[in-house]
Amino acid sequence: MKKYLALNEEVTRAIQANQPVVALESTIISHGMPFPQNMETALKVEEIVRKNGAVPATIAILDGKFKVGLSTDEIRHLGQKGQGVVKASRRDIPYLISQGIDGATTVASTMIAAKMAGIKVFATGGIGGVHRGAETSFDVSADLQELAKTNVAVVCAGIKAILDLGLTLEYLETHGVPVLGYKTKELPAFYTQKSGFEVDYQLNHPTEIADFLRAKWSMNLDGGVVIANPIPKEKELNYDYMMENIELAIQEANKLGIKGKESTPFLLSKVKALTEGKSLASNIELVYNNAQLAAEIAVALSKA
Ligand code: PSU
Ligand code: MN
Repeated sequence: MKKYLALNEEVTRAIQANQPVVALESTIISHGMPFPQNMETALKVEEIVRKNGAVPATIAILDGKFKVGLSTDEIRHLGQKGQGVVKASRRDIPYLISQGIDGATTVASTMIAAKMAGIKVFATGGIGGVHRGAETSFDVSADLQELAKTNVAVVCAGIKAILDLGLTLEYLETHGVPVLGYKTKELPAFYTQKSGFEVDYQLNHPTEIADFLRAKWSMNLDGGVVIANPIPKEKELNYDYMMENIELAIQEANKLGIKGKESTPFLLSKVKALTEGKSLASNIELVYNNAQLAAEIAVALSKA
């Protein structure tokens, strides 16, 4: 595996000593946000993880390997290249690694690398899911398949609001992926605390979540867990306002024939433009909030 996986020194030491580590994805840097906010956010997220007692491990495909724990220069490189970096999900990994092409990892591929490295907790913004209109487009994020089989807990602000939340929950249920709400019974919708959907179970403390993860994986109930952490009340956007703008962005994407892996980055940047940057500001805040909870869960999990 060494040939394909490179952990930095700090992450190696932490994992060997059973110290808490939090995995972080890089598609959110290259494709999820514009430069320089993407780089600044990624660095601040690492700082928040540290402040809360865990070691951050931002993950990407660089120099023909999964790199676990990036340097500031590597994060800047991904931020500056932006959509010029390949968005790498499960199917893209062997091509990029064997050809030595750089890739930014999605939720799915970050889970894969985290599992290889021995990291159990991962923080991101929002997971991919079933797109609206998937009954004809078949656009279902590979994130969901990964959650079905890979033992990593994903802390997020729910399912990205541009998706069909109801269908995504059905998919997760079918595949046995638990959706937990942190201090909430309602599934958050990324930019908002409200969604109109319920989570499976509400848990109110990182230690309870750690117990949940131990129980699941000790019994070999393989697969991930979605830990939905609502955006802080003072940072959330208005639900109806967001739904209107998302609807406009989706209409635009359909008109332009945007599909496949371009769909999510297009919609996120269109929504940002339509909301005059408000969606980006709340996206950044919710990621910070998730980094903190992920670190707290990693700390709880590292205590026997
Ligand atoms: N969450 C964000 N911004 C993002 C993403 C998630 O706040 O850019 C990325 C993640 O990497 C996720 C991907 O895995 O979008 C989903 O893309 P797709 O729908 O093409 O699978
Ligand atoms: Mn897709």
